[in-house]
Amino acid sequence: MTHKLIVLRHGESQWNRDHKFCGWMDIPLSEKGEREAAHAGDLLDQHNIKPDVMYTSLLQRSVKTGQIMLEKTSRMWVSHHKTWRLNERHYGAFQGCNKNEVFEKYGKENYQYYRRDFSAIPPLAENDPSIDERYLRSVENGGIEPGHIPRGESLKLTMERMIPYVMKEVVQREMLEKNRVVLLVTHGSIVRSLIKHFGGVSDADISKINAPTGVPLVFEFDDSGTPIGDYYYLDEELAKKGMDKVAMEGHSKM
Ligand code: DG2
Repeated sequence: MTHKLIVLRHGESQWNRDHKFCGWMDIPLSEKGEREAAHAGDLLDQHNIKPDVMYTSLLQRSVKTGQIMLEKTSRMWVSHHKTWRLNERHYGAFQGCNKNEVFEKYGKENYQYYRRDFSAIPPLAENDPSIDERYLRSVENGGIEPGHIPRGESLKLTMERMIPYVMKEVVQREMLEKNRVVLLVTHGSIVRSLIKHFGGVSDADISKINAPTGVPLVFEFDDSGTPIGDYYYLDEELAKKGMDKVAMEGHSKM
């Protein structure tokens, strides 16, 4: 049989709207982001996709997007797992900085390098305000091993802390063993990482792929967990518009 995994980047956050790097900063959705989340729920309904369980990061823009989607689809009763492993890539000292200003300061090539090169680690964060109680609690309570709290991650490092979790908990346990439809509401870099992993995209080519806000995409797998065909967005036109917008962020005074 065919198993479906539904993945999306949260709706637009207030800092996405203001062209600031978010990373692990816990920024709420904008009003547009809330509308995008509701539309994402409608898209699930239109395609008759009924999630059995939801996974999000620990960041409210992903949690809220997922809650709005479940509300729209009358499925607020499904289990909801939250984990830091689905958090956005930690953007180091860029967190809170305006993308246009970083572009001006570092130049187009370096700006692009920091945003999209597979191995590029941003300048590290000092006195990081994004690290709080939720990460500092014990590992059993969802915290991070002492000494492993990130201060800046590349996409490569993000994949190393996220892919093993998704493969074990989401693909193997939920999807293959329990035959559940999983809704995974996460962030741009995590969506890109999953596209890279399941689609076998090269380190170089992943730099050209952007994730739109609020448009669900579908991965399909066979019973052994092998991806079938290409992933697809539930609204390809909307996804294309969103991807083009993300690609241009920071390039001009928008
Ligand atoms: C964006 C990604 O992540 O930014 O951290 O600012 O998905 O949490 O809004 P998200 C951020 P770019 O890598 O696209 O610049």
